[in-house]
Amino acid sequence: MATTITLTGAGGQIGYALLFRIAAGDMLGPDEHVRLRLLEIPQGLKAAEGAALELQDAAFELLDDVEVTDDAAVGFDGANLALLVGARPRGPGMERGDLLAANGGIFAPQGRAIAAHAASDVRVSVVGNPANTNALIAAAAADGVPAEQFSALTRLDENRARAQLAAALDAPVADIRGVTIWGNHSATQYPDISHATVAGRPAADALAERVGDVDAWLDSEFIPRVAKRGAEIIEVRGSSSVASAASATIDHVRDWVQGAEWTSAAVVSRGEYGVPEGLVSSFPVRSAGGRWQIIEGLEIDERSRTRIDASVAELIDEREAVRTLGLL
Ligand code: NAX
Repeated sequence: MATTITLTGAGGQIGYALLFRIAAGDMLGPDEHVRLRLLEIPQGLKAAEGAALELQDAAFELLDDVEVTDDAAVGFDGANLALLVGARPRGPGMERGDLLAANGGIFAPQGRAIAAHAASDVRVSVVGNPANTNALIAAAAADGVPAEQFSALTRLDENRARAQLAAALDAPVADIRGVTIWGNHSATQYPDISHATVAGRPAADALAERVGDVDAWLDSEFIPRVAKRGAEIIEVRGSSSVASAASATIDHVRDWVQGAEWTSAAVVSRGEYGVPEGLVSSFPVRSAGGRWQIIEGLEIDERSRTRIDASVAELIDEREAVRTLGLL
């Protein structure tokens, strides 16, 4: 049996980087065969078809089949995993309401198509921005598919945070555990190291030896660096993050399917940590048996509380805007 994977935005930049990692077995392991469904809009079909030709040329032994389509019913047919990468970017002069409306026009129909055509065990990972609220819209439209089967990507933020912390401590990234991204995948996100460890030792203690005032370093260096890393990449590279975003998507899905002790993902809140029920917000999560579980019972200090609340407030605003548009 092969896993059927639907990728939207397959003709785009992240899609191009993702496809070859998936087909190489980086996401589901070296023994799992995959069937790819590349879903695009008509303007993106040629690029997706070209990627499909190159996939053939790579002769991946795990890749059983590739289909390119602009029909969501075909694209999501039998999908076990759906990676929703295609989205409408913010254009010049576009207000947030316009952006949410444009993406509602993509993610609500895709949610409906997933409910109608995907496998009952489908797991949906939303990458296209605004990712949290796009996941909320898709989950709301996917009648009959449990909301737990939807999550949005904050793994790129977490990976950036772990890497920055490792650099500051001059430690291998593998030694860093317990970093959390809270809230929205946006500039309000809160990269939290209060429960992080480096080689088993509290990261804050190790940091104090290097930077002195840890809170000042977090506020002036670490948090802004992580939250604005996307803009830094655009400035230096002249284009947005692509391979690192694809790599984080691989990490996110792999951990969801294969299990993880501690990572971050935007999942539907049941009221944990005071995050209003129903919001798709990033939390510390573990994964077992193919399900995310929010890691509960962590102590949240006042500094963290303020930052979590600020990001959650933005998610509440986005949900209100989406409700006004009649998308929920
Ligand atoms: P590109 O513009 O290169 O590709 C997007 C592709 O999606 C295009 O080929 C377009 O034709 C297609 N598309 C648009 N509407 C579609 C629809 N209704 N159905 C199927 N396909 C559709 O963007 P790229 O650089 O690949 O980025 C994709 C998305 O990822 C963007 O929304 C971007 O903001 C978001 N990101 C999210 C990240 C995260 O951590 N959550 C990080 C990276 C990235 O910024």
